[in-house]
Amino acid sequence: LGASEIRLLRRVSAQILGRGISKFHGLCRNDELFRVHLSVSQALAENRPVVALESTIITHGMPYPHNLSTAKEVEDIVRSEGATPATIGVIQGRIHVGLSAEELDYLARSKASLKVSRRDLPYVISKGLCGGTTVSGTMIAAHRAGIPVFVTGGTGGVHRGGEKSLDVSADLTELGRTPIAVVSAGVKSILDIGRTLEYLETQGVCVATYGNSKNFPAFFTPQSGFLSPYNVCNADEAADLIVSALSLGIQSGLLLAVPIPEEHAAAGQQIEDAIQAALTEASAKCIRGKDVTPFILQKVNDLSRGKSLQANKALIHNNARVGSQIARALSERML
Ligand code: PSU
Ligand code: MN
Repeated sequence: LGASEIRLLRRVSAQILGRGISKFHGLCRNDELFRVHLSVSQALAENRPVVALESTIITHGMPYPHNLSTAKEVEDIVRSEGATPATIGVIQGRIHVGLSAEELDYLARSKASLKVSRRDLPYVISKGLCGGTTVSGTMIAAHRAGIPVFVTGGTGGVHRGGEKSLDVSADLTELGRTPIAVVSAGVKSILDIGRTLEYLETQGVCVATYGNSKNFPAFFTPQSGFLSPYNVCNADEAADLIVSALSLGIQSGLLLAVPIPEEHAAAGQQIEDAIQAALTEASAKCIRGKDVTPFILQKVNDLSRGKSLQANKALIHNNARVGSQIARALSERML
């Protein structure tokens, strides 16, 4: 058989095999574009909780080997909380929903991976490339697979000076058009948090702080000085919010902002100072576009002598716990 016949056969057989899965949630199927890991498709078919996880944090957000160990730790936390992890990334032009240990390792080591948001998906797929999906890229895949809860560290936002440069993360427009609940530690102060919240309102994104206050967290610190419009006190309230959004059928997403635990917020001010220095350097070096976020993350980590990396890991672990509990509460309501 020639290459095109093999592709056709693969597609047809994958569609037949995938039929059992799509019967349950209608959307995902294994074909040449998508590969849903068996652990994920089985959990979805049985209505067990699944948590989607992004991979830009692996390919561009943390240095090797911290990226790999953190990705594994996060998956283990999700499992220990009784949910199934679905780390999403692009491998050789195929969107993987749920990665094997080997695939996770491959992405963590690969230097050629692209940072893949909505706009990058057609290109990586057509060229058969690898990539770490951002919040926006991951939301698209999670939605196709029928996974309503997605855990990340921090989302993108409106960059400082964004009112002039128009550098507004595609994460925000994605939240406006894709019905996924994103659990994050808020938005980094490398961004313009006030404008980010305004933009989320414009996009129709329901934002709620997780916990007893409405303080909107700034990633490394529990308070940004801005308020979320709402707060949810626990996983049950968060699940109720998601159920309401899904039953309304509005296509916009939810942003659940989980403050960093107090014991890890101590280095917050030192990290804030590092952020200021990194922003100045980025602007002096004319860093632009999709390179801005990775550049600043790397600089902040150097300047804070690893403290930001440590805090970053701690808050992602915490988000994974909270997100898994929300996914569990949600799956109870879906039975
Ligand atoms: N913030 C972080 N770590 C990250 C990112 C954001 O603290 O790794 C990644 C996420 O994948 C997010 C993306 O979706 O950066 C946003 O990039 P941009 O600002 O180019 O939209
Ligand atoms: Mn940007």
